[in-house]
Formats: sequence, C-alpha cells, structure tokens
Amino acid sequence: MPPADPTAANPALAAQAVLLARPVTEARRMADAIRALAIDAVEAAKSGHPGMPMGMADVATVLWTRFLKFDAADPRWPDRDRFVLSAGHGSMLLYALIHLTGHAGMGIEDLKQFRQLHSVAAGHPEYGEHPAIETTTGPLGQGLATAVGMALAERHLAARFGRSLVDHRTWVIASDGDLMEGISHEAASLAGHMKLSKLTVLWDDNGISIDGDLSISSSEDQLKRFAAYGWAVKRVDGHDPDAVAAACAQAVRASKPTLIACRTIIGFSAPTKAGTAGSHGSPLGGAEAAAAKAALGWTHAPFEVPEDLRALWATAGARSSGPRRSWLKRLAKHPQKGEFDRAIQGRLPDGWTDSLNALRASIAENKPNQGSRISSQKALEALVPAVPEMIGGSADLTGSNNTNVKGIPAMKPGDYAGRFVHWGIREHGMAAAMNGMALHGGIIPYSGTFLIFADYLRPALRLAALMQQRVIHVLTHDSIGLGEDGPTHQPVETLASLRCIPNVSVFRPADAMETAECWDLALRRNDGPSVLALSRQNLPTLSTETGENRCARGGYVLAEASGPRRATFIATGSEVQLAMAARDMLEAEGLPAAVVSLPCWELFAAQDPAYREATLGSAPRIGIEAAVSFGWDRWLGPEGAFIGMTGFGASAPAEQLYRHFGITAEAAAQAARKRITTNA
Ligand SMILES: Cc1ncc(C[n+]2csc(CCOP(=O)(O)OP(=O)(O)O)c2C)c(N)n1
Ligand SMILES: [Mg+2]
Repeated sequence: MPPADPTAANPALAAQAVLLARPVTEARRMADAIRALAIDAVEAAKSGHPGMPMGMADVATVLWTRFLKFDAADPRWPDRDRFVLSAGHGSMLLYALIHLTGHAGMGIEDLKQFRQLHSVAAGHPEYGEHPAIETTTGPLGQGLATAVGMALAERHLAARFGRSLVDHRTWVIASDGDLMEGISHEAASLAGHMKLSKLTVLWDDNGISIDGDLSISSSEDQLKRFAAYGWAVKRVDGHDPDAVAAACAQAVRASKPTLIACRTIIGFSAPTKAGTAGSHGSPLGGAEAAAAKAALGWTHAPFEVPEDLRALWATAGARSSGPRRSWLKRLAKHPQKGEFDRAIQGRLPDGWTDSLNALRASIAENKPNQGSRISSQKALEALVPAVPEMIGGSADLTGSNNTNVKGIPAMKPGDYAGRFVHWGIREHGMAAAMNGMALHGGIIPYSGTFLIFADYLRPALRLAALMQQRVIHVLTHDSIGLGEDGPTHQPVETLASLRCIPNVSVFRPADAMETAECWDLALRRNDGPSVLALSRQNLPTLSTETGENRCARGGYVLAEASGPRRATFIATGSEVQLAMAARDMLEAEGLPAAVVSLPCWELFAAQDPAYREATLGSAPRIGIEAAVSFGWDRWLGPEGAFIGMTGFGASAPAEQLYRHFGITAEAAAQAARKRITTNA
C-alpha cells in the first residue's frame, strides 16, 4: 500500500506546503526566530503552547518591526504604543519578541527557564515580571477588554495633556477564544461606541481551538459582528507580511477601531500537527520539532539565533529611539511636565485630603443620617475636584451608585476630556477596562454597580488584585437592606466571596465618617484594588472622630464597655448601628459591653496580634452582618455567636426583612445574654 497522504486528512498541510515553497524572505527568517524559540522553550519546559506563536509569528513580526512604537531601551516610556497579547497562552510569542528586540531582563537564559519557578517567562504573561509585559493575560477575552481601557486612557490623557505628550496606539493579538468569550462583546461594543480609532485587534483566525475545529462550537461571522459594533474590519492572509502591513496601515488611518482577521495556520511548519489542535497546548515532541525546523530551513542549535537575525531584531527594537528622545525633549519643556510626571507615577497631588478632612469635620458636626452610598458621593465631591486622575463611572446605575459628581462631564465618542464613563450594562468589560486604565498609568479609575453584580466583574477584580492595580469599585445596595428588589438583588454570599480574593481590600463602612475614611484609604492604596460595599438605606452617624483615620486599622473599638467587658459586639456597615443598640440594652441591664466596628477585614488582619486581641477582647463575641457567616469564625472564636443570614433574602421593605431574618439588636443582645449566663 502507498503511504497515506497526511494532507488528505488535514488540508492545512497543503496550504502550508505552498507557503513553505515560497522564497524565504528576511521577514520570514525573522519570524522563524520566534518560531524556533517558541518550539525550543516549550520542549525544554515540557509544557506550553507552541501553536499560537508559530502561527502568528509573521503577523507579530510585521507589527513589531514596522508599526509598534516602542524603544527596548525604555519599555516604560509613557508614550509607547501598548501591546496586549490577549491570547496569553501564546506567551512565548511575547517573550520571544521582548527577547529578540533587545530588552534587558529577558535573556536567552530566561527563555530556557520558561514556565519554571521565579522565571520572568511564566506560563502566561504576568504583569510585573518584565516591564514590557503590559498586562497579565490568560483568562481569554480579558486582554481585549483591558486594551479597550488602555485606549480610552490614551484618549483621555491626550485631551488632558495634549498630543505632544500623549499620542500612541493600542495593539492587541487575540485568538478565537478571546472573541468567543462574552466579554469580547462588551469590550468591542464599548470600543466601537467610543470610536477608539487608535485600537487595533489582530485576530489569529486559525479556525482551531482546544477541542478541535472551531466549527464544532462556533459559526458566526466575526467580521460582520465587529462591523455591527462600529469597527472597521479586514481579512488578510496572516502569512503574507505585505498584506498584514497594508491592513495595519489602513487601521492607522481609520476613524474607527479596527479588527484584522489574520488567517493563519496554527503550529505553522509542523509537519503533521500544523493546522490541528494538537499544536495548541503541548510540546511538539522531538521528531516533530526537528521536522518543523527543517521545513523552515532553520539549522541552528536549540535557543540559538544567528547574529544577522539578532542584528535585524535589535534594529527593530531601537526603531523608535529617535521619537522617544524627541518626546523627552518636548516633555522637558512642557508647561504641564510636573503634573504629567506626577499623574503617570501615580502620586496623589499635594493637599488632596484637605477637602476630605473638611468633610469629616462637617460630618462630626452635622451627624448626617444617610445611606453610605450618599456618604460616598459626598466624599467624591471632596476628592474628584482635588484629584484630577480620578475617573468615575457606573454600569448604568449612576443615580443609584452615586458615583458621579455634579459638574464633571462624561467622556463621549470623539470627546474624551470628561472624567466619567457611562460604561453601560457591561460590568465585566467595565472592570477589565478599568484595569487597562490603571495599567496605562495616569488614571485612578473607580466604578459603580450593585454589590450583587460583583460576580459579573469578579474575573477582572481578581486580575486587578493579582496585578496590584489601584482600581476602586463602588458597590452599592449591599444587603437585604436594599429591600423590595428582593433576593436576586440582595447579596448574602458576596462579601465573603470578595474577602477571600487575595489582595482585595473590602471596605464596608458603617456611616458617613467611616465612608470618608475608607475612601481615603482606597485612594492611598497603590498596590491593589479596593471595594466599597455601601448601603442603599439610611445610616446614622456613629463616629465623630475627626483626627485619626480609625478605619486604617481595619477595625477599632467604636464604643468601649462602661466596665470590664461582659460581651463584645462586632459588626460591619449597616449593622454597626444594631450593635450599638444591643450594647445599650446590655449596659442598661448592668452588663458592660463594647462595640467593635470592622470595616476592613484585610487591614484588621494585618494589625499586630496584641491590637487585635485588645480590640476583640476576651468576653463572648457576637458578630452581626446581614450576610452569611462564612469567614466570621475567624473573629468570633469558638465561643462566639453570629447574627446574620443563612440563605437568600426576600422581597419586602428593608425594616421588615431585618425583623423577618432575625437580624435585630434584640437578637444580638439575647445571644450575648445567653453566652454571659453560660459563662457565669
Ligand atoms: C476564560 C478562559 N476559559 C478557558 C481557557 C482555557 N483555554 C486556553 S486557550 C483556549 C482556547 C484555544 O483556542 P484559541 O483561543 O483559538 O487559541 P489557539 O488554540 O488558536 O491558539 C482555552 C479554552 C482560558 N484560558 N480562559
Ligand atoms: Mg484558534
């Protein structure tokens, strides 16, 4: 029998044969250096994703050698183009590009350590591992949405500082998976609406995902979909550098964001695995790897790149050094230089707390009775005029989240000077775009939605925490206290689920004073995201301390017992008032009791144990929070009791719900009495 023809089962191989038969150009050889490094690193690691870098090497070479504005000598140059590898599994593509273009800190030894502990070349690109990695990617779709935020940040800062300082583009490489994820809709719709013409997405249109041919799960026309969002769209052969370059040049001139569908062969050059899911996420294997290199005419040892190619790539890495030097000269003479530097470095302006401190004094004097969402609005009225980097927003709940400040205009398509974003009902896209704004630099984004919809933005909050980005989420309507909208809108498990994400500060202030204090802390926090869980319902002012920011310790004694403590009530947010009332009841019975307000568990956990012990005390502890008890045992100890929710809420006026679910001062006092008697 004649040997079976492998191209019969895999038509990509025939197309590949045609491409490989073409004369080998300089651009092809430069791309082959990426392919070879990706093959070698994945083989060495015995894990990783060779297919995507091999397929997209030609496209990436065009982008990085002819379009992307960057200078390897200073990867943090503020006016560089941003490049986002949304398909983070193709990380070796990015590492190879960073390496070949001559960046410090991504040497050949680092590539040999691909996917090993402490390597800058981690499994997926990780922000902070190397200055040329603009964002962490891996959760498909988020990179694209993050890039939308970067592009929006560029437009805003160009409006603030002028084009002589801010004039750059955002480029994305995205995969089929990126475009299949729901967040791609939110992000692309927003970018189209906002007319983010300096955003270009190069889609790796290889028709393959992990389970095989894309046709088993997907059949929409992506170009029509993006055109419907208001994008310019173009389809090219991703292995034809001139066609890719022509499309990129067109994108640069477009008045809309551009999607370029780059038809590629995944695993290009692999003799049997090209064009198949087999090249997606595992090493090619020695024989296939060797044959792939042979097909390319690549004769060099593993991890070896010939000098002439190194020189070509190094030239590409220095292409924009002239423009960068001119930019530095413009900055040096720019009247806003000080402000620009300050904003980009993330330093808060001098005197930014003045109005907030005045607000705290007025709260102490007037003791307002208002929802903490209103208290948050008052804090924003003090902060937003003082901190020009703050850009607010809401996912279509502006009037409920109270995140807008009177007189602060919104960004509009074509006019980006405003400092508020109507994100629309796109929570996931909003939070990812906010990450992009923070990563871009020069912006401190804060958002709004209901606390219950934290689940719709959680993946982006998680990445903000992982990337240590200063983004602030104002999440209102934080319990059954929202009342009639009922259990679909009443968070019960949400606080616990946010508190368990590492490096998220979850603030749940009890009153206007604590809300002002928590805003102060959230803004100061420059190594991670903050959440403010705020009430819809009115809350009395309980703290009139105008000096020390007591929330800074995460928890503190709001009301000490009149004698040796017999009980300690520990509560957060809207339930602190119940703790105060329960304390009054016990005190009236001659049982001295204290109240601890615990607005931020993460900060409290970071205090020294002696402070925590003194605050929580050795008397029986009663926790009160209109949420599930999950996590509370950490503060209550084995003797403690918890007053809160055990299941979902219900639709009714808030006061009725608190009674119905037994979250009352009486219940808390009773729980304390029971423990006091047992202990006696
Ligand atoms: C949100 C999310 N879901 C699932 C995955 C796991 N995953 C990684 S790549 C991939 C799809 C691969 O197909 P494609 O995006 O077309 O990439 P290609 O194989 O073409 O490189 C999946 C499901 C992920 N990284 N992120
Ligand atoms: Mg694919």
